[in-house]
Amino acid sequence: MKEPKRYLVTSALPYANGPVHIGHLAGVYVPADIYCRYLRLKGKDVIFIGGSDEHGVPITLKAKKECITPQEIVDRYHEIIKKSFKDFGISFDIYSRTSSKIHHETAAEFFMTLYDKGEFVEKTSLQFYDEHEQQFLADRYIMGTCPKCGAENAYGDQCEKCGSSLSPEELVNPRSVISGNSPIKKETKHWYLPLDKYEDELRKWILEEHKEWKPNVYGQCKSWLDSGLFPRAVTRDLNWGVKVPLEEAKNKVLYVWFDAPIGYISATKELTPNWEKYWKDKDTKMVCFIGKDNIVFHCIIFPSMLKHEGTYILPDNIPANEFLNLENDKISTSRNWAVWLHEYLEEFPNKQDVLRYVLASNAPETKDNDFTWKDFQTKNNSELVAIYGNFVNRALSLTQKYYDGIIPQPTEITEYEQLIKQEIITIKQNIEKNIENYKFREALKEAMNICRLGNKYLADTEPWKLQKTDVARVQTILYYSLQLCVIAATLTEPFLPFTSKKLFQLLNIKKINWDETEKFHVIKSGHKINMPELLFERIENEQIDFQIEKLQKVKEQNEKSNKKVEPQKNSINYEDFEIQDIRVGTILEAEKVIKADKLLKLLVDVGIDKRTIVSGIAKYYKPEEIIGKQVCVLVNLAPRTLKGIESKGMILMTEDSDGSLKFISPENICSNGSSVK
Ligand code: B3M
Ligand code: ZN
Repeated sequence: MKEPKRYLVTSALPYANGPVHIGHLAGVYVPADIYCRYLRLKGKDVIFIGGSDEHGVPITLKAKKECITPQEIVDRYHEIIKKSFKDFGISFDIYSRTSSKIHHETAAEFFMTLYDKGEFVEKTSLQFYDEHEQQFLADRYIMGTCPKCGAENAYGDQCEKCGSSLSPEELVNPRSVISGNSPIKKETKHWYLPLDKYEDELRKWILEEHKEWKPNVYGQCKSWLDSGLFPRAVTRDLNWGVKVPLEEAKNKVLYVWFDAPIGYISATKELTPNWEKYWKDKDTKMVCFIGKDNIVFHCIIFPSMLKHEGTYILPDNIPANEFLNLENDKISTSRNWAVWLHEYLEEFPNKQDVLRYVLASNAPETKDNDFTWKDFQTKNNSELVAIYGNFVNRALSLTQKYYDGIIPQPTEITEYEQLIKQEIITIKQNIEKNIENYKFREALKEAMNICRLGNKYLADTEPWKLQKTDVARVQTILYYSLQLCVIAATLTEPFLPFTSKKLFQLLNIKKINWDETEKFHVIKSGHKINMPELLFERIENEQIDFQIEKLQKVKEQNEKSNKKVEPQKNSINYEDFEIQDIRVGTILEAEKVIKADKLLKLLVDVGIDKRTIVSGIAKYYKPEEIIGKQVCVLVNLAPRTLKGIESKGMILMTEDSDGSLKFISPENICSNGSSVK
């Protein structure tokens, strides 16, 4: 592509059903932010688009689980995500959301354009339907026995036990996650994007015109194309999402992966009235930053939508990263196996750049990589502190000490200074080449070479030993060292924006743009710098041990709850439930049962009478702590004799995933004998 007039940079819209974690940052947002900051420093016209992806079944399932609405779920997490990105320095020009009005309008309009052009294939098919709930069931709303490994709670699209991807038809004894009933099959119409029809043009666009794409992206697209593309439904029988703008499509919404990428467009519309310049002008370079699980949507589906809508440009590059693991295990939201960004910001105040540095230098650019807290500490202490911090602190402190913070006049320039200027030009070019090829790890290594060069310069020339014998030489060395500080502050800004800002403040100058560093002589002699401060501080073992212990607790919790949730028993009728007589009662007395370490003998006032009940809760409750507690009692259970004691009824308990028993008590005190309905 010839030199673009402007850049449109998008980053995957995180689902607003949880916070963001280091996997998201390493995979998508740190690389995208480095790229945009660099372009801005180069004086380019760039817009950086982000936002929350607020539709999709996982959000509706979470809402159901919490007995709140999907809107309440996305409102909660949209704010958490947006704030944590801002506090971490991810410099979006806009961070929008797909539940916005402008997005619903934009996505519906986009659908209608394709519809009116006759692009969609309409197909009626049999889908699972829950008669009790009067709704069709998306894959995630169907559970059953996995045909591959027999796991009880496989989802309609995937078995989490053996990892097989499934279709609802394959499940044994499928049941609705909502009502528990067995679903029926019912006819429903959906609209399909005919990817099979677009296969040849996609093959040409990707495999011939974009050989420069990252091998992991190019390879995945090639295997998708080689295995053949099929029509893909872009509508769903759901009520949370962008309504399908067709009379005949009541109670249907756009498939979340159809509407979400259009979120980039609606966010741009929200950002600027000139949005079409970025989305429809061929002199715009569009780059989409995503994780590898989004490749097919961004390289195959979204470009097909854009191309066949007819007025949009296509992405120039989609530099997807691979996955980041945490302490050698896959990061998992559901297992809480993650380092959450908002928690990091609380636990490591003012250390955004440490995490940015570690995630950029460790980025899974070509293969999955691993984040460990030990490595985080090492990178901070032996690289940021020992290389960057150390060089800058020596340059500033020596200037303060010998010249009261006034930058000295350089005198004779030796070969060393010539070499330094040459080196800086090479380093700058290497940073540019690597950033422009989305190789941010390499680019960061090059940027740190500025400080490696500075440390070597001071170590080789030892100005502290020359102060008495060769003042002129000291002046030159410190003058050049301070130029290196300005250049480091500028060329590391895309990676370490907080440090860069602090260093410019210490140097007491305004930030400069990227190419001004080529002048080398940026900061003038006679200029007074501010008092030196440390750019970085060491991270001690205690801080790391705390984080490792925190993860250890998560692991233990997961092991406990790995106990499978008991599958639902067979359906019963209301009459079956009615014959059980459950009442609220108050425990009046409690004592251990001799020679039975699990049993307590209770005297319970159930309103009807006061009766003895033997209960197997001794492992979880001390007798003295439950006197006066209100509990639920199955009073019409036939009496049983336990350890010679006649027990009349049963205290109802919940058994948690770790096997622990807990009372079921009314929310507020109510009269003994109250019926549980
Ligand atoms: N919401 C994020 C994911 O798959 C997905 C990206 C949408 S980008 C348009 O984790
Ligand atoms: Zn399975």
